[in-house]
Amino acid sequence: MKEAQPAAIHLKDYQVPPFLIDKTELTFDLDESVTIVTSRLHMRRNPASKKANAPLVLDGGEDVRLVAVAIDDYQLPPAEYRLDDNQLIITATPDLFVLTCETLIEPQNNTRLEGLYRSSSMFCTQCEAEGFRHITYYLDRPDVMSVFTTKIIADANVYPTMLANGNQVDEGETEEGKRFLVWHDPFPKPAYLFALVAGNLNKIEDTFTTMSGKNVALEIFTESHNIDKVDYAMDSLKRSMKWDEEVYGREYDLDIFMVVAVDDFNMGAMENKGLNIFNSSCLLATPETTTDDGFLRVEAVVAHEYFHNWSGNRVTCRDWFQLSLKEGFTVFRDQMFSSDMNSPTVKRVEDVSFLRTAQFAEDAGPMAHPVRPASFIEISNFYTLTIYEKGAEIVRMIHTLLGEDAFRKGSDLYFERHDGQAVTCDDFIRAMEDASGVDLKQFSRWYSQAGTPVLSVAFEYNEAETSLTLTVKQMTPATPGQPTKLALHMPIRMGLIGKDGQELTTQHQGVAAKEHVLHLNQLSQTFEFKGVSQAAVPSLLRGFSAPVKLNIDLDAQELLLLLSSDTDGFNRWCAAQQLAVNELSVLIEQAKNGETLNIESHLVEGFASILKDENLDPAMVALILTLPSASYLAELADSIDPKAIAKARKFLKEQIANQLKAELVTCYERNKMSDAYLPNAEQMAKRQLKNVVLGYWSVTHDTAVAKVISEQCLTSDNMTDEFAALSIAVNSEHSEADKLLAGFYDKWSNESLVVNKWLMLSASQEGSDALAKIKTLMEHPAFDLKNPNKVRSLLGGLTQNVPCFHHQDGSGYAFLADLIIELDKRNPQLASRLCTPLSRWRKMEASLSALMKAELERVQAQDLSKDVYEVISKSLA
Ligand code: B3K
Ligand code: ZN
Repeated sequence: MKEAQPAAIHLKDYQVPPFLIDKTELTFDLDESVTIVTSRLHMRRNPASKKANAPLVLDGGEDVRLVAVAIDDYQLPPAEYRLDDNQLIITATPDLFVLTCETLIEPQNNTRLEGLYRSSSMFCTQCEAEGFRHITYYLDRPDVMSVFTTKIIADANVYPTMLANGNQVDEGETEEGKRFLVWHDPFPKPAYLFALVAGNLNKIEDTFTTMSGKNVALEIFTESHNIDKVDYAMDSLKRSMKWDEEVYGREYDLDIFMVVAVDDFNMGAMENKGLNIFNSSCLLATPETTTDDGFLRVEAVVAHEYFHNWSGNRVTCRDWFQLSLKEGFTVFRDQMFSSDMNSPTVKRVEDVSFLRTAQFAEDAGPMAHPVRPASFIEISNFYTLTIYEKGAEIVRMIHTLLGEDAFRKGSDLYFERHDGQAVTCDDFIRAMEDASGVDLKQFSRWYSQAGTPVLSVAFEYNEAETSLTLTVKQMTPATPGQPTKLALHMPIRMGLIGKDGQELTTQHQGVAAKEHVLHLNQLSQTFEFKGVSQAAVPSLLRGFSAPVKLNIDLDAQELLLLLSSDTDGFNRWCAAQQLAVNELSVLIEQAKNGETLNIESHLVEGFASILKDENLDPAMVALILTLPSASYLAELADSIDPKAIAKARKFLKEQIANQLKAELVTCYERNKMSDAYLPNAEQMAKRQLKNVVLGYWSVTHDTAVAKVISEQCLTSDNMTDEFAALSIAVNSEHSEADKLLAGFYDKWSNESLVVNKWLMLSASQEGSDALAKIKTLMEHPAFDLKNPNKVRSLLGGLTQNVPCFHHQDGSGYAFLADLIIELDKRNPQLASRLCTPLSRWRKMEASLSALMKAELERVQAQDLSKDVYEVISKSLA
């Protein structure tokens, strides 16, 4: 451990910056050994700052070497400035001046992948949140917005493509015979939105005419071998631009919009002004190499980054505690876009599954934090599911509470009022309140209170009075630093399904309707419904109208009624999941106690009628047939026994499959397609259903299925079907699994993104020698510790591999801990993310819990980055 432990910074300590930077002029002389960065910062004291004599303190990483610093062309001698830990401090400055800094950096040695670094043969940047300080000294905080001009100088033969934010305004040759290009971005922005790319890249071009008739050039860049894989991204971009005009009235503002794919990237993509940079896994897509999920991801991420141009760039965050201001809102925007482009119910189910599995687990773990955190040690650790996904749920609830029209008025007001500013979550709420007249005071507690609320619901039907009462209690469990919780305001969208399967029209607060939106805002509240003509089952939280856990005591018959008759597709899925969770919980207990597994499954009955109904949307059928994931079951458990969960899931799947074999086979045949691959909702639904039923079929005793799996794997013309069959082969006891896996690698060894899928699947393959195989995989030419996608693929496979990762000798955990320690030295952001599975040690059953804790303690004893230090110390606190 380091001597001095990293300190936390607090939202309550926020102060406006003592200086502002009106203009930023940067020159990059790019070189393979040393890159020279010269900055001219047009600065002035901030009139809003109370610190009239504050020294100028600029941020700069330990990897930035200062050569010279001048104020208004006066070179400062060393006595007139100070270099402290990561800061350049100048005590005496005029009120208005130009600061010039010459600094040296070595992008080729930058393994952190933040700041300016090399990915394959190109230079690229990643500056959010605090990467710019690894490029040069600056006021690296989002409330310092500046107009940037960027000059790039490089060898034209090696780097014919040189890009930065904004519009290109100049180009030429230097005296040394190098080429230079100048880019100017007229929109003031914080340094985290700065971007630069230089390389030998190909591009595809298109145009978009905005609603006011402006022509925008669209360009997507990749290395030449990938240029055939970006048409879908371009198509997604154009659809995003149109959607943002139609739904939010937002028009693009520069003359050009550029997107670049890079291979080595810590996350999905980055919304740099006019120059988005993408992890190639979120941009490249072809039917042969990309699954349906991959296509949907490209569409969603392209949209997300584009939407940031308004929600993030034109209006940005005052400080990093407000991160969800841009991320929560933008995730909500991209979710609604994807919903409009595809199937709304499928989209909602997928988003909610993800939230309930991963964000709820975060809320229940040591890193639980509010959507607007009160403090952090390392901001990179706060790009979390809480900030993104729960943040999006908050915006969605505002949308539900205000209604479509008032919400749009609110967003218009927000963009108009705050254009060009760096603002807070409170400013967003205020715009929504001012435009709608709705009081969101209590609602805004969602931003400051961490944890997942639990709703406990009881209902009673009074036949004589044809009325029904619903009593809802809310309780939010304690989270680190927040022992007590207040009542939250949330919308509960609901209806009542009569025992005959009809949705009832009922009266609530004088309004007769089939669907009501209840406002829950007390710890315990009763809601009355009149005119309830028969006994009914409540269908609550339709479309998951609030991000909460719902406890309502419904028996199997009541859940089957909702599954077959609810008018809300989302809640039909929920009912099937709940039924499965109930049955799996019984089986998990049996497995934990070493009993023989045994259950009379009601799911079989529900699934049988779903499978027979040819009128149902295949996507809905596929979702309903999909059993709750092991991670969701783990999230629900008080003491996680991964082996018991796996055993219970396998048992229930086999029960269902063997009892419904004939229906499954018919369904498989019915959903086969001979049409050319299209990434549209209709085809995706059929492929998804076909592959879900193949998964069931694979665990029956039917000898015919092995051949069907091999054939689908070997003859499909698209990656969705090919990879689904391969995964089924690897996860069932298919006799040719190894052969298929090896063949898959041979076929795709030149396609890096497909090879990542192979790495993941190979690492997930169970067997007594699994860990040894994973270690061998790390020596494979296809693996590269420098590439975050490859590391995540391999470890994703490992953590799914229950017998290997959770081995009782602790070898799986030790392997992960070793890797965290090694990676922390080169890429702290990546290393920190890998700590998540171990950080949940308190929820594991006793023997595994102790093993995980021991590994965390071993990591804690090392000299750690701030990133890993924060996660480990909070996990062990
Ligand atoms: N804003 C970026 C995330 C940056 C993460 C920095 N560690 C991508 C996005 O959310 O759009
Ligand atoms: Zn984002």
